[in-house]
Amino acid sequence: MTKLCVLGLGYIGLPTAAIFATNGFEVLGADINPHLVDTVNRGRLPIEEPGLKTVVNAAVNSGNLRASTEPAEADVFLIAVPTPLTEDKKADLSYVISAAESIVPFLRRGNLVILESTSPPGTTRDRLTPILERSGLKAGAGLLVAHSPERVLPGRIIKELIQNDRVIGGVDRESAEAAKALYQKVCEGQIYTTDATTAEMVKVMENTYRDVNIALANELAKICESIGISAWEVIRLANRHPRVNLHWPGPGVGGHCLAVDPWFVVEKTPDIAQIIALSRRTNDGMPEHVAARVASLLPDVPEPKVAVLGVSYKGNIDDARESPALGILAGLRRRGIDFAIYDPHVRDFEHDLSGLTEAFSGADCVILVADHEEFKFLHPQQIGRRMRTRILLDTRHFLDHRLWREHGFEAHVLGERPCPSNF
Ligand code: SAJ
Repeated sequence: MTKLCVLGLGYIGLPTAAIFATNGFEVLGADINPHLVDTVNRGRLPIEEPGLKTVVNAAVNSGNLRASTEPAEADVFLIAVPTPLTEDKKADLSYVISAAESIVPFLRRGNLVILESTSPPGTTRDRLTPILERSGLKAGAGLLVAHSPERVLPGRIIKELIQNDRVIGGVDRESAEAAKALYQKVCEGQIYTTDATTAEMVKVMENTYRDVNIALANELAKICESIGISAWEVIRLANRHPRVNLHWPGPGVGGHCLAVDPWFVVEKTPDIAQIIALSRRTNDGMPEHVAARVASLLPDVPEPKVAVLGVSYKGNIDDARESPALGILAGLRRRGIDFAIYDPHVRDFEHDLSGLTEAFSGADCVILVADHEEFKFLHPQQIGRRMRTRILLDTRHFLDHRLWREHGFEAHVLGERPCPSNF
């Protein structure tokens, strides 16, 4: 039985470990967090993700998945640790480096080491390999080293881990082929091989493509607000063209991928990557734009209060880290605007969360930030009754504005100004 040691049991490491374990691999999941290790060994889940519970339970019950705070000898080592941003927008590779250092004593000839964590182009070759070679083995001559970035969408992780195509880069052809053969045991998608640095660039450019396009949509939203038409209508109609795919504006870009990865390209070539850096700044400016718009909508009342719907970085997930909601709330606070938050998914948040009725009571404005499906079922009549002033700002063009207007709301939408007529 092939032994796999997965380093990092987070959003990617845990599902990956569980999928390999349910496909007949003997998997050790190593994580520095003892609480997380204990949670996994009990077959419990540290995160909310459709389908994950079933796979983790099956993996733990089969005896093929075990978690520990220490790595151990294995045939394959798979590094899936975070690569966050430093204050000055550079990749913090400290988790990758310490994970790599932790496996050096266990490396044997013929082992395959795979970096799954999204990293700046060049990391596998220039940063990871030299650490692994402290074992006395040589990459490309007895030690196999590859980069195999995940491409899964939070909320669809299990499905996409199995079904998505993958791009795998090796420090040499043999490494790439060995990693391909491994993933073919559990993946149904096509697997394309290349060199490690190209694979790193492919991964960061996928998210950069999306970030730059969202920046374009956000810029369009502000232009439309300024000239008095709807960006949503412009996008809907422009996308009827067979070669146009405008993205959607919103309150900002959150999560650990789109808001982070483009900086990994900028870090390498700051003088060249100008559109990428400007797009990042455009998207980072959206929460402040939303806060300013809220302030401009509020009636002249003492101690205005806002009800915030949804604080995760996008709809239908529980993840609120690096959510645009944080910037919006900071902007409201700076303006002396009080707020209450309702989010049916998020449990862990920097600010207090309220119950549904409590959030609306006495509020002067509702802002929809995350487009959770449940919010479609909120009835404006019941909500309006609890509020002091009936104003809505929908930052995702998500709610039925006509219905809200019928119930006495002044309904505003990001990317539109003024309230459009019922054309
Ligand atoms: N967003 C917009 N407008 C849009 C699309 C998204 O404002 O038109 C916002 C979302 O609300 C959210 C942010 O962008 O705040 C990111 O959301 P997302 O759904 O685009 O992506 P992530 O960060 O959840 O996952 C991405 C995916 N990458 C691509 O689609 C190219 C996923 O496949 C990657 O595996 C993941 O990053 C990752 O881990 O890198």
